[in-house]
Formats: sequence, C-alpha cells, structure tokens
Amino acid sequence: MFYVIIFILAVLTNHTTEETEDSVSIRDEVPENKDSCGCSAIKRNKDEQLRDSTNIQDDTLLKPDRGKYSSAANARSIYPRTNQMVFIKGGKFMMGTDKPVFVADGEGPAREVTLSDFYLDVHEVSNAEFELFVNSTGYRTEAESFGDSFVFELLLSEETKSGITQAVAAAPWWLPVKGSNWKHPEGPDSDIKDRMDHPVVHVSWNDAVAYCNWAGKRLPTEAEWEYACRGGLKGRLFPWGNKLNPKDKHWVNIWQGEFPNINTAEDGYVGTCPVTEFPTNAFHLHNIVGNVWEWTADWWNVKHTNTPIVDPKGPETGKDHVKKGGSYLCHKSYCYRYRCAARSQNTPDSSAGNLGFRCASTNIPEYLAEHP
Ligand SMILES: *[C@@H]1O[C@H](CO)[C@@H](O)[C@H](O)[C@H]1NC(C)=O
Ligand SMILES: [Ca+2]
Ligand SMILES: [Ca+2]
Repeated sequence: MFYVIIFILAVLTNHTTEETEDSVSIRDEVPENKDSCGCSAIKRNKDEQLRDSTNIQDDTLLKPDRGKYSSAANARSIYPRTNQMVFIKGGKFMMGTDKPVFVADGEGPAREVTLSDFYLDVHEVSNAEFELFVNSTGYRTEAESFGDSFVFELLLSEETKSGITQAVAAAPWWLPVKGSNWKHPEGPDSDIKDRMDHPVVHVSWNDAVAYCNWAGKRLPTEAEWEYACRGGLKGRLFPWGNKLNPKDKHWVNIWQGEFPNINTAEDGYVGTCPVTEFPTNAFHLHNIVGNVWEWTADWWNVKHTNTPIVDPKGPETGKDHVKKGGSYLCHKSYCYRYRCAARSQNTPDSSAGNLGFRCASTNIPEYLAEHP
C-alpha cells in the first residue's frame, strides 16, 4: 500500500516543474542487479604484463616545460580543432547524491562543495587533437607499450575475435585485444581515418595527464567535473535535467536495446560519436555524460564526509583514479552511470575503447586566449 501511494504521488508530480533527483529515483526503478557492467573490471594486471622495455616513456614528456609545447598545441591542423575551453564561474554546489543508485561506488552522501573559477574543454579530446600531440612530441601511449587494450566484443571483427582466448571474468564482453590502441581502436584491422573528430580512446590516465600537460592544461578534479556536468542545475540526474529523452530527442550517446547483445543505436551510434554531437548543457559542454568515460585527476575512494569543503582534490594517494560520465556502452539495466553523481574507477595504466578524457585549466593557456 505504501508503495502504491508513493507511485501515485510520483506520477502526479510528473507533469509539474522538474522533480528533484530524489523523487525521480522512487518512480524510475533500476533493477537490483545493476552493478554488473564491469566498468571497473578492465584493469591491467601488472604481475602478468610487462611493458615493452624498449619503449619506456621519457620522463620529461610527462612533465614537459609548458611553454615549450603550448605553441605546438595551437599548430595548424587539417581537422576542425576541438580544443576550445569554456570559462566556468566557481561557486557552491551539492556534490554526489543522498539517493545513490550504486552505494558501493561512493555516490553519496550529497555534500556541499565550493569551487574556484576554472576552464574546461568544451569537448572530449578528439583523435585529431591527440594526433597533433603525438606528431609534435613522439609520445607513445601505454596501450602501445603494453601491446594491447580492452575492446568491447560486439565491435570486433570475426578475425580479430578468433585470435582471443581470455576475457574479463567479471565482464566477459571485454576482450584484451593485441595491437589495439588509439590508432587502431578495434585491433590492427581497424583505424581512425573516418573518425578523427571522435574522442580518442585507449588512453590511460598517465597518457591523459601527458596530453593535458602538453596542451598547457591539466585533468579536472572530480568536483570540477561534476560541477560542470550539473551545469548549474540543482539535484538533477543528467546535465540537462531528470528526463532521459526530453522533447523526444536523444541527448546522450549511450546504449539502446539489450545489453550486452543487442544495440539498436536509436541515438545514431553503436560506438563513439563525434565530440561535437548532441546538445550541450548550460555550460556549453558536449558529451559530458555518455560517448566516452572521462578520467579525472582524483584518486578513488568511496568514503566522503558531508562537511563543506573548498576545492577538493580527492585522497592524497590510492590505487585507482576516478572516471566520470559513463559511455556509449552504458545501459540503464547494467551501467546506469551516465548520471552526474555516478562514478567509477580504473588503475592509472588501464585503457579501453570507451575511456577518454577532457582537460581543465585554472588559467586559460595563452595560445587559446589569443585565438578564441
Ligand atoms: C600528423 O602527421 C601526419 C604525417 O605527417 C599527417 O598526415 C597528419 O595530418 C598529422 N596530424 C595532424 C592532426 O595534424
Ligand atoms: Ca549509442
Ligand atoms: Ca563523455
């Protein structure tokens, strides 16, 4: 009886002004066994894998002299540039939620966070931008050094699939594919020629940090990322509100159909989409949820106090880094993590075909200020 009343109340409020995150989660049921997307299962096992020792990164690449590389970051490219940043005025917001969908992920409690002003990339970093970085630095990603990366099974050719014997136990749809990296997202028989404007994938946290340093930027903190995701809205699930498809439109690149076997791609994309696709939120950000997961600077932990905090940077140290936003593989039944409060984690050297990043900055790099 109790539940019936709540249900009716929820339906009645459906057509009033937008509900809060709390009221939505009562009506909008999520299956109980939904924690099984394997979002964080795709990790390198350091004991079993050896990096190709002839390709150890030059440490100076990871901590470059910013001035040295920033002009290269503004070099000409035959591709449309996607490195624009938007100014985000700091302020106070509620980070996390008191109605977590995945309690074990540390989505709660809702806590007051105050942030200083910052800048954030309008788009996920694209293949074209990443190629510019590699062209001017000779950088080699960790997936290239390790010789493999994780790819979602349905995206692989039969030939590539036939050569694979292991899978990820917790998430058998993820396969470690030899020769897959940012230039060959689904293995050696694939390339990025027709998706230079798609987000770069198969980049580790370490790769993302190297890129952002080169561009005179840095990774956003988790708090900055979430504040940006919420776009000034209070207590909403998504960057645009609480309904997934307002105006009967698709607002995000996720999975439609039945995970993990049938992707109907009603939103137009089975895999990644161009970084400029889908409507922006109020802060002018594209694909802040969906398309690809985005690395943040913070180490992962799941215990938060609700003491108000200013410019939090996460734990001092840890094993995994926080990633936010979900990806084109997320479906509500398995990975309802395309919500601003949702989070997941991976080791700093892990990479996969649905994990990318965007950069933040405290001050806008000079080359971008000069060329708005
Ligand atoms: C990187 O260099 C290659 C080879 O010179 C060139 O074909 C490509 O267009 C460059 N990429 C970008 C993004 O400028
Ligand atoms: Ca899709
Ligand atoms: Ca994204």
